[in-house]
Amino acid sequence: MNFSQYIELENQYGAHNYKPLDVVLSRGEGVWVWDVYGKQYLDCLSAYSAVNQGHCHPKIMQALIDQARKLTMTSRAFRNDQLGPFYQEICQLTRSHKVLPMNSGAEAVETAIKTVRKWGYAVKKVPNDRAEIIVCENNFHGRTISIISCSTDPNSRNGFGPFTPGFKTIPFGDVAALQAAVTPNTVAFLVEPIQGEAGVIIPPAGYLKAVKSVCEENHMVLILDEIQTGLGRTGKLLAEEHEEITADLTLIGKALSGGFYPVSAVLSNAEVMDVLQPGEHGSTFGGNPLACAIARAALKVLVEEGLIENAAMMGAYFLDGLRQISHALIKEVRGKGLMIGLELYPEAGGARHYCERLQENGLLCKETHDHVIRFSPPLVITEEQVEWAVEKIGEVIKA
Ligand code: IF1
Repeated sequence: MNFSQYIELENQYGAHNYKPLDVVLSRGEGVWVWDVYGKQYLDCLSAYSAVNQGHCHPKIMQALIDQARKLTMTSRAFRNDQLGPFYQEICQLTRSHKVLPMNSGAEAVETAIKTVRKWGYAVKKVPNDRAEIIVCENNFHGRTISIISCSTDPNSRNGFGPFTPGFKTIPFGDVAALQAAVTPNTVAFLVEPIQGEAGVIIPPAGYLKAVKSVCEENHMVLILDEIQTGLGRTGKLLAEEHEEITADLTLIGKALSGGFYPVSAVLSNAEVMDVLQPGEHGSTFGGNPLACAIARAALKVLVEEGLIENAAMMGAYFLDGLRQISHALIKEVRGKGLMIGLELYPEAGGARHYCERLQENGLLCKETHDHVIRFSPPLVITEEQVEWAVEKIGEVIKA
């Protein structure tokens, strides 16, 4: 089958809910991927940070193969010998008290929404069905009905109502707005430490710390969506560490499996999780032995191979390199660790065009909204590879 046949099949039989770059990938290793012609690319998207550990990491792959040979699924009707060790390892690593395993990021967000509502009624004594959750403008937390109900993005929402009530929206990065939005019925504030889809938006320094105080003062749960920022991406295991705070609930996903499998989790640092009783929440696949074995290996690789430190170092190097590309079309270069956005002025004619030129030049990345190019390579990237990427990006912007 050739390149266009693959694309035709997708177009003919698939729902048209994506508009991918026309590159058909068939192999990956570390920071590299190859298309069906054998052309090699530096992956600067990392499957939206699901492959922080690099494509097809051999140790995670081995864990998958070993576990797949033994036992893949039990359901939670029975116990399995991977779940307990996974719980212990992830809680010790993230200094959490409790964990609830799910599969996709959206499911972790849904789980948190359910948990804080229940907590609101059971512990905070909010009147029944009146719980409020505060969220931020331009958030991205996933695609389910409840989650899009708290979105402000017309693409995510239009045509999908009626929506789930119980959300209140405030501007991102604005502590006063949070304070003003709190009512006696507020049970939680749900926020991304850095907004990804919004265009790599970094809040003012001290924001998370102040947010944490507001939550403490008003007896409400701080939920940090670290599905994209977590697991090394920003140069810390969790982005909350940049401000030395601890969320009450932390959501992780994506790189929790190193890209081998959908694995997500809600981490809890407070009594919040204890409100869930048997039968109130769950998932067929959540916590299955294959997922747990993969996640254990994925976490081990992050730590043992120094990927978090490498993200911090290579991120700074990458940012520095991009900032040295001086060009009138570049509005701003921003980022933390290897979560980087390059914003172009509207006169540049849109970021998509640059992603397509970069693709031709052997570098894969993705625009977010119209004018931001996002760079988030696997955390295994080397200095030499960063230099190569910066050179290509410079060439394409100047051309
Ligand atoms: C798509 C963006 C990234 C997330 C945060 C929850 C989820 C995500 C902070 C849900 C997912 C993905 C989904 C992907 C595009 C992508 C994305 F551009 F939309 F914003 F990563 F930057 N919280 N983000 O970023 O996790 O249910 O997908 O596992 O194609 O929709 P999920």
